[in-house]
Amino acid sequence: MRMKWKRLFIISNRLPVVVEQDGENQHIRPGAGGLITALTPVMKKSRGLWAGWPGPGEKEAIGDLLNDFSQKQSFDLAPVFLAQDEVEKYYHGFSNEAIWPLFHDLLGYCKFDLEDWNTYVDVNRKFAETISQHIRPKDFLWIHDYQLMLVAHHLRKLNVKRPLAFFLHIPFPSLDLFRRLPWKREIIRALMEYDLLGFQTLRDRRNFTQCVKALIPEIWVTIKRRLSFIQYGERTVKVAHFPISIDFKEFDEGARTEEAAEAAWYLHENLPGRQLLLGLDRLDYTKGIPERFLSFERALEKYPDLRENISLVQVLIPSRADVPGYQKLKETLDGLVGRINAKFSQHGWIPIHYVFQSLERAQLLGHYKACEIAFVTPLRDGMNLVAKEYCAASVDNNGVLILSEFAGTADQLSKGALMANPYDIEGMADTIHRAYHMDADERRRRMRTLRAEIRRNDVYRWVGWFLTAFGEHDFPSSDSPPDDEDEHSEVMDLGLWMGEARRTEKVP
Ligand code: GDG
Repeated sequence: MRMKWKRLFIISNRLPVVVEQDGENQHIRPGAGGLITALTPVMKKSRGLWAGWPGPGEKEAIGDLLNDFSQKQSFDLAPVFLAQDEVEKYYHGFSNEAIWPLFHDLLGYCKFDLEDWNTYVDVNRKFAETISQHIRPKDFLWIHDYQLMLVAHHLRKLNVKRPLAFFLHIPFPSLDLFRRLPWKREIIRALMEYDLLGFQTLRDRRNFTQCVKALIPEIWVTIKRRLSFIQYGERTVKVAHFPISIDFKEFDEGARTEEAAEAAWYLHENLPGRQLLLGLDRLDYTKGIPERFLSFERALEKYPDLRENISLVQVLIPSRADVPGYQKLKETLDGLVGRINAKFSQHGWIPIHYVFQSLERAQLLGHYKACEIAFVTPLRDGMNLVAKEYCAASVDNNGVLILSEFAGTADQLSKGALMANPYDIEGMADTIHRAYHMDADERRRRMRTLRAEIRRNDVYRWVGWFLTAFGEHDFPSSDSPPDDEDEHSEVMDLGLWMGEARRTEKVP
């Protein structure tokens, strides 16, 4: 029998909710972010299910809040409760002190610890157990990100035979780096238990394929159009790249509201008579923030015409405060800001405005709208949504984007952005000077190119690509139960529904 809809079952480290403490009471609200926005409509449409860790707190109280939320939102939540020790070793330890730095090419930050690895294995098993309790025959299972690379492996051990999809939000490293990981073979083999593996860029996809070739000699790879098919025994694993995006319309419309205009006006009113250069990042050593400060300092030294005429507004969102490398980074940044401001400040002008807190939505849009230049310079980044959001909010076409060539976004935005190498302090200083002097025509031309690209390839299209690619998968029949015969066409329906008007589009 052919069903029109399947249920979308998403699995990620965190549930898409925020539990807030208000005195004695706890509240629950939807989390923010492009992934949640993009998936919510299809989750509602298919009465989907989302599994993940709800964050710290009392099991019973949180369970009640999640039930209330599910009823209101028209999709269900399956919490995976974790003990403090598990969070410490699986999340802070293995995920954020081994995989995160290694996959961002920063070997020097890596800590490879056997206990952390063992807990990572256990927690991935715990996720698989929760999933297996909720799974229904017609589910489309989509697992997200580097914290959950082993989930497919554990699901297979639990005899789950359904096709499984995985998307990696961060980069995948080169073979030379990946080889350093003591558990490289376990991870590569576990990833090969998925049926569709999605990466952000072609480079990530190629790195992955090279690692598989080197570590599992018995595989072979064929490439058809823009997809790689890895043959591994009886199984075929499809590998593709799908650059994630944002809800362009939401940022574009948000930037045109009264609140955003007011927030932008307020920012410029307080910092009058100069151009504003925006840095906005989670506190993270991958984002290249010290290098950014150093290049700004160099620009002020080298180009006196910039002094008193430009300020760097750096918003830093507190993140992973429990990981030692992050505390050290914060101290380094505090020191740099103090030094640069002491060196150049004049009466009525401070070079760097440094804010260590997250912004309300209207404030965020106000910052995007008010700042004449965005300075997005990660040392390495899976994609970088801030770059895309800045352009979507630049409704007057007058912003300039300075973008690191090591952000995943560079593949799509290099035509309109000024490209920068974050390791080249001198070069970045020159780029700041060039952006400052860019005339209105060039700004408009470049920003139009950027906006057109992001408008066309928004997050809805990303979800559509992924689901469609999954639907087109030629799953080996030995693995599929007989009642799943027509499932490809059903998943296709889900994929095409996401990209309604874009039926003819192909995977990038
Ligand atoms: C990972 C990968 C990949 C930031 N400050 C505020 C705020 N934000 C929002 C931004 C943006 C998001 O946080 C940051 O996204 P990024 O993509 O820049 O970076 P990661 O957090 O590292 O995300 C990355 C991404 O996953 C998606 O696949 O692109 O490479 O590392 O959406 O708007 N939002 C609000 N206030 C803030 O102060 N409201």
